[in-house]
Amino acid sequence: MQEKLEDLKNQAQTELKQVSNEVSLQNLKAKFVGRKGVITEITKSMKDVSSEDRPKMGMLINEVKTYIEALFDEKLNQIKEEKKKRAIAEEKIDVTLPGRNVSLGARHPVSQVMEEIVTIFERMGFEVAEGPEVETDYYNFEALNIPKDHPARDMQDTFYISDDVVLRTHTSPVQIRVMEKEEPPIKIIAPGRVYRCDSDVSHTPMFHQIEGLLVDKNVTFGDLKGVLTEFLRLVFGEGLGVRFRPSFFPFTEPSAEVDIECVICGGQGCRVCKDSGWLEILGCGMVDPEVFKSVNYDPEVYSGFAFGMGIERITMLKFGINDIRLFFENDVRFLRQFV
Ligand code: 2NL
Repeated sequence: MQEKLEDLKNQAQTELKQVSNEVSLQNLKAKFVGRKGVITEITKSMKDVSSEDRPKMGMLINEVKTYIEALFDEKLNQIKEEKKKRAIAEEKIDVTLPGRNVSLGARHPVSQVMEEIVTIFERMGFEVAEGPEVETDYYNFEALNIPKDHPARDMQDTFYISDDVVLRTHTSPVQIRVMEKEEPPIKIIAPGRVYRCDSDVSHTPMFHQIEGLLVDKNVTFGDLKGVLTEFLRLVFGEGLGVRFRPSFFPFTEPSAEVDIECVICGGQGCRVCKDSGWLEILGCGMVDPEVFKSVNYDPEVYSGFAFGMGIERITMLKFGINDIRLFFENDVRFLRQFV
């Protein structure tokens, strides 16, 4: 029995070497010192030991049990330590890895051009005015001398909310509202969204516009030409060719359309300028006396000029974009080109 106990120590040591995880360690421990283990078996056979040898045997069994338990404890600590080291090794941060890119947003090209134009007029002393996008028939048409049978008033061209409420088709109503409230001198620009029932490569149901209005005593068509020529050369370049062509609007008299030298072909003639060498860029004129009467300004005392332009069209010409719908698809591959 004594020999058997000594062998047990060696056997435990040998078998422990094969063990590499906590589960098999627990199983092996049970085999030796568990409730149904070898030591328990040996303890049971104590009844066959003579009473004089029994105390010595008892002590030996305890000593072997303690020894084996210590072996297992040591091995358990070892396994736990290795497990921790492995976890730390796997968790290690590689500080040499390149960082992830931070992608920055940017202004939409239409917003960029809008802001550029607003800034130019602000530097000339114009103030920004804003107003509602849902307007009454009065502010959108009537006050602007647009007659009842004018094609712009047609359901085909204007979004009607009800009989006399519309989505504004231009930002002119903003200027009517300012003139109703304030006396001249007036020097404002009205940037914002406008709506028209129209959709193709050069028209979208919503687009952006900037209108301008200057009212004072002795304002002339010469003032209008000076302001707009300077503005167009700041946007498209020094020395740019600019021409004023007679036209008609119900709210201005006389009226003109302004062309610039084609920025695509340099005036040589191309598809964009339809071989004319000129591009239509904005509309303008001297405020019609009928409009002044709507806001109770005396047309004998005051005169003024007004102008209006579409921002998408200017942005397309500035960047050489041939389809207006690209602005509203919001495909980042398109938008990224304008950062
Ligand atoms: C164009 C033409 C224009 C105006 C807008 C205006 C406003 C008031 C009085 C008189 Cl309150 N006129 N605005 C005048 C001439 C032309 O726009 O082609 N826009 C895209």
